[in-house]
Amino acid sequence: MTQDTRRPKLRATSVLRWPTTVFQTYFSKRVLIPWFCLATAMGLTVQAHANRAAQSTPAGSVCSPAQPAVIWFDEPLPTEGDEQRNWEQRALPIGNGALGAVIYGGVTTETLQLNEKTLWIGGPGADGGYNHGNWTDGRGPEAMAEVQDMISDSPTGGVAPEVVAELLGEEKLNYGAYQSLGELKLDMQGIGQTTAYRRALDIASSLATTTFVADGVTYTREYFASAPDQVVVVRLTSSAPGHIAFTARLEVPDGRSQVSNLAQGGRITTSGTLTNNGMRWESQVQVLTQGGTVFSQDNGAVTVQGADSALLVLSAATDYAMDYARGYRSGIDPHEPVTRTVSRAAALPYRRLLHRHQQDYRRLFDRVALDLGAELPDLPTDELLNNYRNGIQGPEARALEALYFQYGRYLLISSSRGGSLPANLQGVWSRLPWPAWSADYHVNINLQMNYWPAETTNLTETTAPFFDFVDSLVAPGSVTASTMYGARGWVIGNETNPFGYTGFHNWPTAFWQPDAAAWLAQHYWQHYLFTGDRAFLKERGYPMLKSVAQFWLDFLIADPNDGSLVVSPSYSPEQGDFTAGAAISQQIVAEHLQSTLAAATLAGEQDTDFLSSLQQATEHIDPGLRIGSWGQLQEWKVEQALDNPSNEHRHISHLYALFPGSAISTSATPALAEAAQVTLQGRGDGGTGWSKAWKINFWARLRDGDHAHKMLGELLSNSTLDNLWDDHPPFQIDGNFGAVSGIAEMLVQSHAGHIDILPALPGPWPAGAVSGLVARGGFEVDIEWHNGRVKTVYVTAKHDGPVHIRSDRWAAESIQVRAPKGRRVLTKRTDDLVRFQARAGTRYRLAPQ
Ligand code: FUC
Repeated sequence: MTQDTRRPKLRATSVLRWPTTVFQTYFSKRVLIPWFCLATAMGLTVQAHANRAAQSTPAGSVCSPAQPAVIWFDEPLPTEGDEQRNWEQRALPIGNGALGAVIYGGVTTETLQLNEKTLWIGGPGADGGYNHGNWTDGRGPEAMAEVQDMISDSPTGGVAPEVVAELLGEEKLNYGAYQSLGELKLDMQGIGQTTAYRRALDIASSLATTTFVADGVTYTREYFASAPDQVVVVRLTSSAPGHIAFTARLEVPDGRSQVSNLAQGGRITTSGTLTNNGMRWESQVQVLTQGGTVFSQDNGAVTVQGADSALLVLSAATDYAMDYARGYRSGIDPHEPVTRTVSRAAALPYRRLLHRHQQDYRRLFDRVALDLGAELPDLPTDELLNNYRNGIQGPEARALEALYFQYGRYLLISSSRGGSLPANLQGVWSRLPWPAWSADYHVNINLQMNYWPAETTNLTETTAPFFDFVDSLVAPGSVTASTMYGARGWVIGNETNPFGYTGFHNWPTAFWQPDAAAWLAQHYWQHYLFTGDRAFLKERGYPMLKSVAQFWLDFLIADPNDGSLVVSPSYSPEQGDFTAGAAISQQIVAEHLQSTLAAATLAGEQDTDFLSSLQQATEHIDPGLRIGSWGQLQEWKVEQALDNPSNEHRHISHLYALFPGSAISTSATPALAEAAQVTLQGRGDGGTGWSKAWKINFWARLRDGDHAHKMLGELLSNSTLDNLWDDHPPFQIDGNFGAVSGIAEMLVQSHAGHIDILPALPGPWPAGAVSGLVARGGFEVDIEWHNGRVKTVYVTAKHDGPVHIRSDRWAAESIQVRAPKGRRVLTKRTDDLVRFQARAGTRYRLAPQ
């Protein structure tokens, strides 16, 4: 890492002053407001985002983002045997958020399996009707009250899930499922026996390639999905002229109506509706060549002969709209927008398209670099992973771990960009008519986990579709709240689809999660804490927090046993009975009320009635933090028989307060942290992919780097597919994202009121470097370490404000802080904290003297 402390190109645009009254309100409310809120509120908003990685890690440094980062196979995606398993094991995915494609790399028949993120069956227009999961049989809030009474009258304090599902649940009606758009097939001509085959995805440059040699000619195919141009691009070249010959066609799956497939002027236009719900969809592929001839055929195919190279530019869209009021349809025929998009992109030369794509991608990806001290060997990824599974440690294992981290960031950038839906259970990549769990938006952990790494790993822009989506749930969720719960605000169940499914179905152990809305709303608060974006907080964050808080102000009840406010019915995902006050519900809602109170002050809330109810509820809510009979963190308020040490279920929801929440920390609540550890030990190191990923984060928060690393090893060895996709099974992307978050938490934490450097560094990572991680308060952090000790830390402040920073891996008294040009910065030390005042846009260097 560099010694350079040049000022990054950050531009301050407005100064927000903190009125004294706000200070007073903050501290008089007994609300836990971390110090970084103060920094943020007093600081500057910063418009331009410096490319931090590029600035902090010049060429030749140990932490260069230009490290090779390639996932590759020495064969095409197999088409024999279990097609679905082959697909999920061997896919090389590209995507731009809205569009996704999986590259097969077939030599004689190339296939790109395609997705458009909004293409869903179900919802309004579906045969048989749609009810958003709301009751339509006359039941109302009294049904909810009946269950609350049953729970309070129950001698055990619990009511079986089956009984509750019978009273509150109902059959799913046209919930729907995510659909594949189809397959672009290129039937190649004139390619004989091949050698030197390689199908690769370079995640540093976001470019997939297939290369091979046939009859002395080298064939190269390149593929990428561009966000700025909203297209998937394929280019075919060969080392000798005139060798590119193929027929391109688009195959669409069953379940389509009014399908039209036309080829004209080298453009294949395929359109129709989904039979199930009438959703209109269209895709267009423009085929362009250098040299040779192009024939548009009557059957909708395009044939190329004798070309030197060919370029295919594809886009697709539907008439879906993320809008309850408009019945989730835009009313716009996708033909016009798709035509425009493809024509615009096809008018650009290949190099320009590639440049625009890579510039856009690298602006995000290059912000973070991770070096665990090893170069990636040039081994096919399945071999690399197999070696890891077989316990081969050392440099190649470190390189794989670093690759896996960056791959998760690649997947997030590729599956979550503004203007479409958020990343679903499979990101944007899915090929079955009925993917597992519909490839939907589960909100009892999964959707939230998808976005855990977004702020910490400097990809805040990827949250745009998440916030758009959650905003869009307010309208249907308010109907559910009023008609089923008799409450203001909005609410959601256990999972949702793109059509505002905010009510219930009747699967006893997975239909109830009203606290999920509060969990989703926490992301708005956290976005503010990480970015300091006051406008966001005021315009979107606070209204969201308030709406959910209103729900809880109406729906929380007083526990007859101790008078505290509890959620009832309350359910710990897939465990035990419905009770009052399960730990997960209490922890989420308590944290939510606190955040809302803090945000209310920042947003200048004037409604004094609301403020005082919020204040009261914050003071009286049961926080859901109890130590149980075997030293564990109790899962239920009523300690049920199921809260036992041998339960190894994947859900560990009662540790929400440890991660992603922050009510439990080793520094502020050591006894609870110990109880959380007992719980974790009880649940064991097994589970599905996402469960293992969550455990990385838990152990990191417990500052046990070796155990966090062990969980990363479990995830990679036993729950990771050959292409490094997370395996639930089946493929489910949340584990990829959860692990990225976990690795970031091992290196930097900022939830406990200070920046913690290398809080959970594992033994196998004695030396390394990371740059561009983000800490709450708007700080970017670069670290270089050797022999398990901090060598240098750089902190770049986006706002004026205090920096409180610590590490177990330095001697605090020896740390010297320098601003640019080597200027010494005045520091204060309290215990092991180093404190100094940072100025927006300045990069500080911290190192032992
Ligand atoms: C929850 C989990 C499952 C899976 C599904 C999508 O119900 O229990 O493991 O992640 O969501």
